[in-house]
Formats: sequence, C-alpha cells, structure tokens
Amino acid sequence: MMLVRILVTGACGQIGSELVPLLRERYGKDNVIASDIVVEKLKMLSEPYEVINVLDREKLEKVIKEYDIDIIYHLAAILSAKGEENPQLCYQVNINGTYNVLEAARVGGVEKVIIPSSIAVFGPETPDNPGEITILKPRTMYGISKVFAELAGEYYYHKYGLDVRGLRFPGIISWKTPPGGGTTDYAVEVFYAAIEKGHYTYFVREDTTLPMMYMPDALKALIQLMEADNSRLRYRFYNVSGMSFSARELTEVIKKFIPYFTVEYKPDERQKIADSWPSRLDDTAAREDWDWKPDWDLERMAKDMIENLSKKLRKRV
Ligand code: AKB
Repeated sequence: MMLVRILVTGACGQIGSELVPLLRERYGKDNVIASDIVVEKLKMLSEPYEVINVLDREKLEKVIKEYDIDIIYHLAAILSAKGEENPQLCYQVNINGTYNVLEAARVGGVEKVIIPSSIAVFGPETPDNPGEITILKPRTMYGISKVFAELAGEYYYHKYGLDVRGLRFPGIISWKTPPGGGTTDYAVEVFYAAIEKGHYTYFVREDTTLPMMYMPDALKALIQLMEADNSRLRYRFYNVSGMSFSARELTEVIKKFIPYFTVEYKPDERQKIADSWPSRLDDTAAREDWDWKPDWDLERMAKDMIENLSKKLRKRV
C-alpha cells in the first residue's frame, strides 16, 4: 500500500460518494479527505472532511497544506445539461474551479491531480469511435470546460512537472448516488422509474446510442490510472469505454427482468447534446498503456442495478 494523503473535491457526487469509501479502504481512513460544498452530505461520508468551494483558492491551499496532500481527485463539476441551463455557473465552477485546483496543487507541492474528463470533449465534427488525438470542438460549456481541464492539465505537467492525469468517461451508471444534471442521466433514471412505476419517459429518441460504463468499472479505472507507472503513459487523458447501447436496447434488457415495464420517448433539448457525442469510443491506448479492461456489459449491469436498486428502494419487481 502506498503511503499517501488524498483530497477529493466534489466528494458527495455520484462518483465521489463511492470513490471516497474505496480509497479509504485502500489507503487508510485518515488519509482520504472528502470535500464538498454541502456539510450535511459530507457528514454522511464521515470524517475526515472539509467544506471546500473550489472557487475559494485560499481554502484549497489551506487544506492542502494542513493535511500535506499528495494526490487530488478533482471531481467537483457541473454536468452537461445543467451546464447548458446555466453556462455562466458551469464556466465558474468547471473552468475557474479547475484552474484553482491546479494552482493550489502547484503552490502546495501536490504530486498528482486526477481529473475526470468526458465524452463531452467531442463534438459533431469528431469522427465516431474517436481515439485520444481527434477533433475536440464541443458544443456545450461543459465540454469546453473539460477540454480546458485536459489542456491545462497537460500544460501544468509540461511546465511545472505536476502529474495531471484523467479519463474521458462515458455516461456512468450507478445505484448508490444518482447523478445530477447530465445528458446520460436517462440511463440511470430509467432504472428508478422501472422499479418504482413500471414506466419511463425517455428525454432522448429510442435510437440514441452513447457509450456508458457501470460504476465499479469507473472506480477501477480511476484507481488504476492513478497508480499507473508514469513512464508507460503516452497521454495525460485517456478514453475509457465500458459498453455502448441505444435507449431501445436498454429498454429491452430491462424488460427481461421487469416484463411489465413500458416506455415512451419524448426527446427534449438534451437530445441535441446527445447527438453531438460519439456513440462509442476507442480505448485501445488505455488497454495498452495501463492494462485497462472493463468487467461489466449491458446485461450484467442491468441485472445488478435492478437487484441493488430494488433493495435500496424496498420495492419488489
Ligand atoms: C453528462 O451527461 O454530462 C455526463 C458526461 C457524459 O460527462 N454524464
């Protein structure tokens, strides 16, 4: 086990709420400091935690110094759909916030910063099944902010030797903490609705096909990339892929487990965002450079989601 002190921003979000307990198991409870803006939610993750708004660079610097932080997982972000409702807020949190984290890390002598990027860095001009080096012309503020995170991360790596790494995540499906404000949220919402009401109205067309990943694979990737030997890394930001499916295919799989489940498709403004993203992505580089391999496919993920969510919601299907 490495002896490190880790700070996690956005610790109460969909990924953070599962990553923090896993990191604490692996590196020791007291070595993983959870941070977020909502103290009530932080209490549920238990100590050590610190209330940090990533717009407050002084606080970031203070916490990094106080705990002698070696590694930061910078998860705090506004997702794509919420970012389109309020691009100004998205700019503030995702671009200024990321800049603050990188600067505080540089000044505080942090060794590594891990930042999730996203398929949102791609745009309509990106060819399908893109690799790492491709056209990055996103049409959302969220996508722009993730391109900023990638380029700024690379800049800090080459200019200051700060070891910034990241993953271009597809939509992440999980049952413990719901995502908030993403375009791919339908792939999580559908499970809640199937179990609670037996019916779901998608906000995308039935042929909408996007890359997705089950949370255990996302957590595995976040830890594996962080621990990877830097000399093997050709890129700072890697594509990772789990599975790709259309909304219709997702419905069909859920029906195998909940035969009475019915759906409607009523695309809204989020359709445009979904249409600007590739339907799958090439993660060959991650497989070659740090031995990435996803464990979950659509059918196993759906079965596991339904089993765990129906227990959580206390609803038999
Ligand atoms: C979103 O839909 O905004 C996120 C993402 C793909 O980054 N889930």
